[in-house]
Amino acid sequence: MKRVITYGTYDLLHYGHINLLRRAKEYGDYLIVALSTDEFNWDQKQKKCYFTYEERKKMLESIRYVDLVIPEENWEQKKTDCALYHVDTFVMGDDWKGKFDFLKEQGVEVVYLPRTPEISTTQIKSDLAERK
Ligand code: C2G
Repeated sequence: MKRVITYGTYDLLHYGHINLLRRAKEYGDYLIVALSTDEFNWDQKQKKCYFTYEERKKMLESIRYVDLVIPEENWEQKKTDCALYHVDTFVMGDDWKGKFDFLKEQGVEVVYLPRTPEISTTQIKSDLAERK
């Protein structure tokens, strides 16, 4: 069984997220999503999520490509996650290109996929704000 992992906030779930998850799953048989906790988002990414971690987790678990959702609590856990879950392939959108190549040193294939253009959670929020 080939195991794939990816990380993210996945707030206001949209088709760009789904495109990423669909393509990530194509690299294996089992896809783990390490979902940024509310604390990690706020402390480390200055992101205030619209949906809580539990709500975002439920939504991700309902996606056919996703097999397991675990919490992302810090930047450092990727190495131990990949070892703990026997991960073969690490996948991220290419806005992160090069940032996680260190995982190759522990035998993990690292893949950066093109982002889906024209859609982002930030864009959704600003579009909705303009409509008021
Ligand atoms: N994404 C995409 N296309 C978009 C928007 C997002 O392919 N239009 C991808 C991102 O590249 C990422 C995933 O969807 O791989 C989740 O995006 P975010 O929730 O914005 O994740 P991010 O805040 O980048 O967190 O440790 C890594 C971080 O947790 C990544």
